[in-house]
Amino acid sequence: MRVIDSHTGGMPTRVILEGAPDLGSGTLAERADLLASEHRAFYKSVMLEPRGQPGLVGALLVPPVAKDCVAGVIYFDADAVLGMCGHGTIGLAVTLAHLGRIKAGHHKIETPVGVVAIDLSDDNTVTVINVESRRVRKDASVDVAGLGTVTGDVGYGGNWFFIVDPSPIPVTTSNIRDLTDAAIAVRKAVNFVGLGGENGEPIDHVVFQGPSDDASIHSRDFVLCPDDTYDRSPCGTGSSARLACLAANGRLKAGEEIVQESVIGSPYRLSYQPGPKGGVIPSITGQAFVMAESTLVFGPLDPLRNGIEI
Ligand code: PYC
Repeated sequence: MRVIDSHTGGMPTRVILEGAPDLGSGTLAERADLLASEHRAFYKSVMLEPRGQPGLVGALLVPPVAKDCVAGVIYFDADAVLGMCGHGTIGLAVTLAHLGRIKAGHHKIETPVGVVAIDLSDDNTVTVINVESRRVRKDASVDVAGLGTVTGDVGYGGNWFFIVDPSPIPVTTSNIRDLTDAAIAVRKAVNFVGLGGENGEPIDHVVFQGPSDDASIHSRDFVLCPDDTYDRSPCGTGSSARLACLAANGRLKAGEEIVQESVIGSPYRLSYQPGPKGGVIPSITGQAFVMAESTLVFGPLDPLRNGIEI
């Protein structure tokens, strides 16, 4: 299987060029459902150690349905197929440029949740114009084991987020273990009481917001991903949901730019324009770097060819 690995603010993306299962020629959403239901062993084998690493997101390149898109892509982590992935889209754009498949400028990419646009400014800097994002619930409270009552907003940014602002635990690298455990408990509690999307979609990511040490940076986030790893980048879809909440709560005007940093300090520049359905169209600018071009081998005698699942 031929792959290219990049990282976006420290968060890895593995673009799969060849060797993935054939998902047919349905819509991207149908192909994503097929990947989730029929090919769990495949995506685990590519994401989990020893071939993968914690936090890794896969980007499976597929032919797009929309003729004006340069690529179709289905994202997944070690646990779930994702609707969209912001850091993955920045990594994918830089990877396509590395392969010579796109040049600086404006391009479109099809995902299972819709077409997103990218602006490649140079070999490493990309702006993603995401799908329309929205706040779905404001100030929803839930009792969480070990934390007490936790209040947050439910937002959609291509995936489903429960956003807690301010974080119950300081958002610092020394607290990553505690933040992870707390976010897992919050996700379990909100899904137990059904605090998800309008049509019962479960929360797949939890965001804790805190202040940055740098006065020029708007905020710092910690984001828990479906596979219980944390996002090393500020999370593109999480930042999109957050922009929708900031807009709906009257805390950020259209066109105003802020910088948000991740728990490890990697930055995204963020802004939005009003969306046609009452939400926001997020703009996320970040940088990615190609790290490796590899061929993964899954030998039939390798007892760990499906990955280490603990
Ligand atoms: O950047 O949207 C994102 C993302 C989702 C999961 C990991 N990163």
